[in-house]
Amino acid sequence: MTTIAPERLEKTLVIIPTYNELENLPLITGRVRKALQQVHILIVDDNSPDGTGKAADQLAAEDARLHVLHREGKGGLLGAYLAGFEWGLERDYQVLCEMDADGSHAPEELHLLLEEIEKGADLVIGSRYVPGGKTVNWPVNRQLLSRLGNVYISMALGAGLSDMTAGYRAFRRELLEFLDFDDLSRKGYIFQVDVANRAIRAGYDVREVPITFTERELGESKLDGSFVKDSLAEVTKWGVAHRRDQVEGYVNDFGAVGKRMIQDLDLGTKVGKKKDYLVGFFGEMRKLVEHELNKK
Ligand SMILES: Nc1nc2c(ncn2[C@@H]2O[C@H](COP(=O)(O)OP(=O)(O)OP(=O)(O)O)[C@@H](O)[C@H]2O)c(=O)[nH]1
Ligand SMILES: [Mg+2]
Repeated sequence: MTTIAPERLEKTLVIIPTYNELENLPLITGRVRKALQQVHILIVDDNSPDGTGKAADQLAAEDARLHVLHREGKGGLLGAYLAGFEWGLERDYQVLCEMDADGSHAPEELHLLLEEIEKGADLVIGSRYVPGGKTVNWPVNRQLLSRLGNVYISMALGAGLSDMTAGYRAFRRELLEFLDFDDLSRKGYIFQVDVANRAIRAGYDVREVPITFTERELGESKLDGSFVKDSLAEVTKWGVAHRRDQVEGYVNDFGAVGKRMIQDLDLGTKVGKKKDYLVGFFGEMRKLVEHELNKK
């Protein structure tokens, strides 16, 4: 249950990008509807070959608060969100949210994000890594990569957030109006970090609320492994640009933090065979940073 007034919820747009999410589409929209009846939903479909776009049109025919934006072809997650934001900003929506179609972002927790906006936040991030947040059904290597990636990002940028890569978000419209969409990083999924970092640097009120992130059960992931390296290289550049000396120091601590985290997470036994992978990760990070620091 939420304490947000129905007329405020009617000004809230939940943007759900889809690419081949035929099985997930009715599940996710049904859950949003059940959790928060008054919010509007925008499906942004990139001409999914499996017919998700058509199925979305059918849902829209029965639900006046469900809208569909069709794009020509697979244009990536950032492009889909930007198109969704533009669509929402052209209308009278006051709060615009990002939610994956695959069930990783629980609609039942959306009210937690929206309530924080009500309390004055400009951007609320559903975080896996603040106390109370968690991941369910994630393989250990994915957990490690995401956690270490976030520790690295937080050290490099000093933005004070625990989960800057998270994609479950609510934005007050003024923040989206401030952001220059053309200028955002297009490398991998790093635009999520870029957006949060820009918001913080510009003095906006950015908060995290704990969420439970559940790995997708149906359909296929569109994630491509190469994004990790590209993304972290980009973050390193931003960090070095702002705070060269700190980044140098922090990165030296990174290995120690990583070790401690593995203990905290009680992943010691599971990590056993993944040692090479971890060593590779730390090595990769160090190389990236050295490269950036030595550039000038
Ligand atoms: N419109 C559109 N949606 C996309 C595109 N790529 C991914 N999506 C959607 O964006 C959301 C997140 O994509 P996922 O494939 O789940 O990526 P992920 O959550 O980072 O990866 P997993 O953890 O493996 O699920 C899903 O709802 C996808 O259908 C795209 O190019 N266009
Ligand atoms: Mg997913």
